Amino acid sequence: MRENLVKDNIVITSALPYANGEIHLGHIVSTYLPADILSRFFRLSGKNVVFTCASDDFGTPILLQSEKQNITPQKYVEYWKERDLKDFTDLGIMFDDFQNTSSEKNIELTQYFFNQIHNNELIYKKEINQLYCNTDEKYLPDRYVLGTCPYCNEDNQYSDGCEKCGRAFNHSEVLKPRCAICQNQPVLKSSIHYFFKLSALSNKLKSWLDNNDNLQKDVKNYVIRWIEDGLNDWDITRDITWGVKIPLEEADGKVLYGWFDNHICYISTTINYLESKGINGKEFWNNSTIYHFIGKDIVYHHYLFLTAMRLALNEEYKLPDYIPTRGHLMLQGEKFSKSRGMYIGLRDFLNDFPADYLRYYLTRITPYDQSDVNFDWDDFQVKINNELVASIGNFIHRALSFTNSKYSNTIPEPKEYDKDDQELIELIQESKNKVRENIENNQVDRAMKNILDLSDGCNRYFQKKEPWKGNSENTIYLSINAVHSLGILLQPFMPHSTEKLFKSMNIEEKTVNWNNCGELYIKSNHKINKPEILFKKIEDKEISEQKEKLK
Ligand code: B3M
Ligand code: ZN
Repeated sequence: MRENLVKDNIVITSALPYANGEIHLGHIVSTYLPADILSRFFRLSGKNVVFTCASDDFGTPILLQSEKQNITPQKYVEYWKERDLKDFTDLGIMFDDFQNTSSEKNIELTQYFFNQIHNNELIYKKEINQLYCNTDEKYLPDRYVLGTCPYCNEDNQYSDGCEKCGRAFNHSEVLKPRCAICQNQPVLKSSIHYFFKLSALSNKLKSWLDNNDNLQKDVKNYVIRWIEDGLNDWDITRDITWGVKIPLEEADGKVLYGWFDNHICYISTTINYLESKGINGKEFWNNSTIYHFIGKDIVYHHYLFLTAMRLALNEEYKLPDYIPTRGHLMLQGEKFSKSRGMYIGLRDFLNDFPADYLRYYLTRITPYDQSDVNFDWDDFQVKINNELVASIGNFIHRALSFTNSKYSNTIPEPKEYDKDDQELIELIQESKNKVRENIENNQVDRAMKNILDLSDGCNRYFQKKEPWKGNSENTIYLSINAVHSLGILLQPFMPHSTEKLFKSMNIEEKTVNWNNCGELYIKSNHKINKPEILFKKIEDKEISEQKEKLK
């Protein structure tokens, strides 16, 4: 890794799942899948990629749940971390490292951030009135309180932010509060809290946003509007025990709000991973292109809190280059919701369908913007059957099985190319360039469409050449090479299928790299193995069973 330190280092992170419930398709669509595709693509292109994540362990919802189950929060989060990681792995989300926000390293780095920001006079303390429940005898931060959003008046919001309008706020601001445990109205009780001077960084934040052309324009515009409306200072203290202790004697055991420490775990996990490989992690971080993948509900936290904290340390740790932000998932045109049964858990999905079907479908339907994405079972069936099976799978299978039956698995020697042959070679090269450009611009949906167009073109070629009528050397030689190129293009998107594909082609997967795409890499006399069917049609019955589950 060391040689190309500056230009080729890539750090990719995905928003950290709360260690508080299973991963569902909503998480995958915006955050994990596009990040995984990008990291696989960069790896294939020979970049030094580090792709990390962690479980988000601290905070009130987790403490509440562990209390309900009568276990320690440590035990509770450990369970969910293992479970989430297993589900991610089965979907082919390949992190280099998956840590915990409650890890020693992260606590250490978080306290370092606090101390530096405090020394830079961007943290101050203030006595404030806190919501306190006399029945439960505790202060009630965040999810311990339900109430009405002070900005848009939406009811049933937690006290640290509104799901409807996206604003984050301080817990004393929420209107008509009630205790989430006993439903009683809390009282106000004074408590010393630490505040981060977000307002003092308004200009710096704005100029960072203005000058960063990699950020999506639509998101940037509304974040700038928030800044122009005036930012409130941010209460970073919680009166609970489950969190990173504020590293000041006087703080008397109070802890930091989870949104202070969780994104620091992007840094601590990445650096720690690099150090374990003998690489200077901080130097790598500061000399890399950094991506933080998120869903649109946590824009405020990433574009403002995260950024402001790194600015408050005078960029001792580099700011992100990209914060790819995507919309929410809808299901059958309705809001995705566990409580109303409009929900698909990742594990349930993987029990019924291959992981790559999900990767294919979600990629096809998810644009690089804030619009919501609709998972529709009928559309899923159509896209798998008519595209993945009928175009991509069909071409691959035709080429391989023809080689198997007519050439005893041995690639023939090509003769002089005709016009169709030439056009196929050009089509592969053009497609490769389009796919690369689209992935580099985060337009993975468009890149997937480019690949589909290529397989359509390959099928047309094969059909036109009619190799079954004889004189088929060029057709088979070029089709096998087209399959190889398709395999390379597909690898970031559908790694399970391409692993099988390269096996049937008798190609060692570790030799596969982006540069070989579009080259006529497979030479005559190469012997392939017996082909395997990669994709199979989804029956109507399978779809109706899934729809039944939603009722
Ligand atoms: N744990 C999950 C969410 O709000 C939250 C993300 C943290 S990223 C640093 O979607
Ligand atoms: Zn609101």
